[in-house]
Amino acid sequence: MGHPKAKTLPESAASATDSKIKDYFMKFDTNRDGKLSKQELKMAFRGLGSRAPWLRALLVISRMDENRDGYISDHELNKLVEFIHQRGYNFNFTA
Ligand SMILES: [Ca+2]
Ligand SMILES: [Ca+2]
Repeated sequence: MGHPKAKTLPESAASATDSKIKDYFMKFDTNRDGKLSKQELKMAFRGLGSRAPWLRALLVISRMDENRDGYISDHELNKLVEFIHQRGYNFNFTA
């Protein structure tokens, strides 16, 4: 039981998914500052079909904003990607 991640995806597919998740979120960086604000996160979670995108955005900021600037920047986005995996959000990437 020491291994909580029972991944069904092979390693390579998992990392491909990671970068697609990142790409997805960065599409919502509408002001192009390279960071995701609460507002931008909200739009991203809405796009994922979250019923409470605003709460999700707040949760993500409070958990993953390591430097407390109120934004999710690139390395913080890695933690968000893990969170997305844990949550099992369904990404329908066909590209
Ligand atoms: Ca931004
Ligand atoms: Ca930050």
